[in-house]
Amino acid sequence: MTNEAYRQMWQELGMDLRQHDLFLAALPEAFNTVFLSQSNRPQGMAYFDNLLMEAHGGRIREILDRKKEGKPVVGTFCVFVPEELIFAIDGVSVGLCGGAQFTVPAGERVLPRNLCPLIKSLMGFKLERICPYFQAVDFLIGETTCDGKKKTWEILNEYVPTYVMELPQRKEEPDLALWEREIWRLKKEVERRSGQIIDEEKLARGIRRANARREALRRLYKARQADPVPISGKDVLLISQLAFFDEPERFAARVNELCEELEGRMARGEGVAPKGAIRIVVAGTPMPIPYWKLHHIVESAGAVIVAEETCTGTRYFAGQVEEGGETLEQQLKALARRFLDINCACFTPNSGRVEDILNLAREWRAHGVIYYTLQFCQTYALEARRVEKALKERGIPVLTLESDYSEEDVGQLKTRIEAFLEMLN
Ligand code: BJ8
Repeated sequence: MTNEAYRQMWQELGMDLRQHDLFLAALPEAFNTVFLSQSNRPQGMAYFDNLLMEAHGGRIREILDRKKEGKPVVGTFCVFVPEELIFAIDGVSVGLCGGAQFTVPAGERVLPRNLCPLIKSLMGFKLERICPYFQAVDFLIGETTCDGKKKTWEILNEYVPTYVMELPQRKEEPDLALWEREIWRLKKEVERRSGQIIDEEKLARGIRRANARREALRRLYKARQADPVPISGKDVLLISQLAFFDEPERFAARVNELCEELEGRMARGEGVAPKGAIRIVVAGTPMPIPYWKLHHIVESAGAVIVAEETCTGTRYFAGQVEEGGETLEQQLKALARRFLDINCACFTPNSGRVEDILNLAREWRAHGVIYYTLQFCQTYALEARRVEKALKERGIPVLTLESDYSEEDVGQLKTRIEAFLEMLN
């Protein structure tokens, strides 16, 4: 498609073209600096680079074509939303969390300033009308995870229909029962809005599609256990971010192709950093597109990030939904179980998350952990203490950082990260 055709498409989506131009203007340079400047990138990254470049173009065109065929387009903000129900009816699911400072001031027009930047950014994308996905969705699915999110859905609902799932805060039997009921309720909502019935066969397909994508991401992460590591943390972060936008089968196939290339590198002992380079696990809050700040600082300082315990990391793909359920009751129960196993800091108690981080540090042979929280994210900030204590007891150095999407603290972050890496050396 030509640029003119894209502009027409954006106009038809009701976007603010002037603001959109301003937003996109900075991205090519950022992309060159962060990604293309790396040496020895795997060839398989070409697909993902192109997907990023076409995120507001070709991919949106595809989604609009699906919409014309009567398939619903649904926006989500959290890895607790079971996309299997959307995939079951061939709908399009897009993750809409905001990762850009550009839209934070707009978000602050309707939200308190002392709120997490992820929420302000996503709100700003809607208010500024610069996200074609936000413009294309038929409805949104929010959740009652943190207070900031759940109250924001009430405001967002004034702009786009926003359905809210109630997430329990504990993981006992009554909580599982509540969550299972919520998944049934979401199934009905998806059916009502799409005019399609989700039967066992369709749901089984939806489950297989999401499982295949999770499996591919797990294989990708596995490759990062190697030393030298065959792919940078920045590239894996980009792939994980794009998982929320792409068509799941195609995405899984491309990740698997990339994994074959990486496994070849591992067999030859080839990597993107020298053998013995400092290996870091990052744990904390999600990093939606186009947030690459932390990874860029760490890897520019000569270390490699080998795993992310985040929702743009392991929390997205950990565990599978059991396949083979013959009735809807069995299938929805299996869905409820897999999703309630995700260890987000919004749960109490949440010792599973501490275990997850320790396992990652051990199995990915990390020299240290960076515990990272977005500003004003209380649950993750509060959990830092427990995680730090557990890591220190096992002799694993940890650096705790809080940041936002702006560039203002880059100098300070660099100083602290470089000192941490120096200490690990
Ligand atoms: S499962 S991490 S995607 S809730 S960073 S908005 S928690 S104040 S994004 Fe999250 Fe689901 Fe949990 Fe993951 Fe609130 Fe914290 Fe902001 Fe957060």
